[in-house]
Amino acid sequence: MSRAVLSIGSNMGDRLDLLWSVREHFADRLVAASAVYATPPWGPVAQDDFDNAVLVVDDDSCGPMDWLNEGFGLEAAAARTRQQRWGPRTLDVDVVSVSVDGRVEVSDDPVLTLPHPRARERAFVLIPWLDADPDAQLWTPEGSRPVADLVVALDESDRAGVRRQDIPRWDAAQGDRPPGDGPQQNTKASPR
Ligand code: PH2
Ligand code: MG
Ligand code: MG
Repeated sequence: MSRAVLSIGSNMGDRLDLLWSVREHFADRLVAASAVYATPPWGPVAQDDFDNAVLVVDDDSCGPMDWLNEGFGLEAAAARTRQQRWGPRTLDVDVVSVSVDGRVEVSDDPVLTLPHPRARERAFVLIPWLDADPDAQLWTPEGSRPVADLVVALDESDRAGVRRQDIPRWDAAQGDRPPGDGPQQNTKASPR
């Protein structure tokens, strides 16, 4: 079993359509999707707010590089150009964490460092991730940490900037999930 946590974001073009297209692309491998959050731009570049979400996806035939390359393919389809580091983009698909048979992949490969080395500082990753999977854990060099604890450790101002959006199309798809799936209704299978 190969499971990936993907952080998706957009702050150019039809942002919600772009995020939706990623969700649709992974529909039959989707374990859980967060709500969409509007988030202030993180980093040194002044730019528009982003829309961000987290998808938990499952595919036994995908290794870490396959998830990365699939994300690149989606970015290319969104006419993404890589002009400026941290700068505005139509679509960004980042691999936050991958686990295979329940074991977290840890890698310092600069092409795909896993888990994502800056995930723990980013409210726009952690808050949607916690929404998609309340039991999420992030491996860090100091050990595995509940994402819930990492969210609490963020600055209050960072947390407050991440605003949950009511997106009818997105929320309706959450409701499509079969009932009786446990406390969380936005999952097909409980993330592990
Ligand atoms: N992505 C960036 C730079 N800054 N800020 C927010 N809020 N969300 C993003 O997805 C984001 C960002 C470059 O990947
Ligand atoms: Mg990114
Ligand atoms: Mg990226």
